[in-house]
Amino acid sequence: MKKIEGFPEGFLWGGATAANQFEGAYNLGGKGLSTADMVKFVPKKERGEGFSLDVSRTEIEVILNGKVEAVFPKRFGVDFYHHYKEDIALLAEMGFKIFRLSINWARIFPNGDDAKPNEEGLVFYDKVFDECLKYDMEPLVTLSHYETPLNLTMKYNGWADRRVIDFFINYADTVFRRYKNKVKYWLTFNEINIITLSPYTGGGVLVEDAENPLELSYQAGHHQFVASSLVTKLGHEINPEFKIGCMLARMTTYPETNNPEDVLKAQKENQINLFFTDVQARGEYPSYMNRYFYENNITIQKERGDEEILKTYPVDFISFSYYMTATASSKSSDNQVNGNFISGMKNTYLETSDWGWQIDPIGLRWTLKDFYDRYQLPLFIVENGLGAYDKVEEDGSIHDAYRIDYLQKHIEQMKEAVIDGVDLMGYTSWGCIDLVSASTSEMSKRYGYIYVDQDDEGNGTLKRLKKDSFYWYKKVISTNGNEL
Ligand code: BGP
Repeated sequence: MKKIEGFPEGFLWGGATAANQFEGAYNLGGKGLSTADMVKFVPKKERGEGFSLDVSRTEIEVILNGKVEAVFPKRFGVDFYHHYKEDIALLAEMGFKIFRLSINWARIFPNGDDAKPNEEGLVFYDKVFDECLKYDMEPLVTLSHYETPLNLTMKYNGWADRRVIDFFINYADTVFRRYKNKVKYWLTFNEINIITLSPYTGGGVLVEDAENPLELSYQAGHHQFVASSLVTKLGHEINPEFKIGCMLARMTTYPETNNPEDVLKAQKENQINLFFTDVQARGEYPSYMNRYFYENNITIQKERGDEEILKTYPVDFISFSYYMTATASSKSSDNQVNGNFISGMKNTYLETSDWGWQIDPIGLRWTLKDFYDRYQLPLFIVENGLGAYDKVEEDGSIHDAYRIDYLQKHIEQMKEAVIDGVDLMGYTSWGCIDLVSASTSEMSKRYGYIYVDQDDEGNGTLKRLKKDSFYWYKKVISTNGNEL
């Protein structure tokens, strides 16, 4: 019997971004407004504990009337729109095999429900994908990453309305056909489970008038499930070579103690988290959700045929983000939301990032093994990394040893999981080039191998600088993860 030594040949090393935090040019090239363009920067001291990512209809109307003096960082991102050649060249210099980015729906269909696509938007992504392919870098494309055309929110209340499924299919059909020879790897919805924590971010849904906001969020999630399955079917018809995956914000939860009550509590938290992947990979609603729905007064409106659609068109692979783990105790009520995540209580064995995210490399190995046991489908880690403050030295160097340490420990555990038998396709660490934070809209929460000169208010030269981690990751890739 031969021991598996480490990462398989052809392992897809790379990094990840999302249009709404990266691209900028929010009003150029015929792009329509999207939900992310309405999110303003709120300084840390004003944010407070109960900080919410959601924006209300009234706030949006005020913003649209131009009466708000604020910075909207997601509108400018780091201007990838004008820097894509330089950025992709830098990623190629690191040896990237794959680059995760998202298409901004409102760049293709400015209002979401338009009859015809915006050619200028399509041309932009043609140029981006061509640039990737020039360096033999595969694009990994997310169809919907935390933005919905704003018009769909104002007119239909986003994914709460079933009609949005058809608009999404039309959008997917357009980009699948256009890029069928350029893009092979696709994800339907980024962190699909976030819809229950932030319905506006995840689905362009406004819940302020809803009788039962959680019910509305799960209903919107159901529409996304159906859309995702139908788009998977469509993608395979357009190009049978397509690999189409789901994407979950995985939050592995440990019991606080070996008290069976705590163990049971942690199991419940894990089920609520994994529910989304259970539907997308196994093709049906798991029975454990019946009780949860009953206890939360949730009834999902399904149409005839929905169940068959979910069952017939599951995903090809499972992708997920992994930043930290959580801990559950039977004594505390429910987990607390931290940024776009649930963090629960303190785990005294773990260190935390400057934003309170609990760093847990071994948890990644456990998570990979657990995923693989549950689904036996190929896995892809499409987000992982450390958000940290970086300091630029006088000579322009950036010594981010803390980031290297975080990534090195996580990759080491990934390798162990592969040796344990997990089928892992690739790894795209988050924010390979610094970009705007999803949860706080800060620029100063940086993840990149490449620094971008810009502050929280959007001031800066946008100059790109290589951090120490740039050279480190280049070596990791060139040795296929053997030198960490
Ligand atoms: C995930 C999102 C990303 C990203 C990342 C880091 O939830 O998919 O868009 O931003 O988290 O989060 P943050 O930017 O809040 O640090």
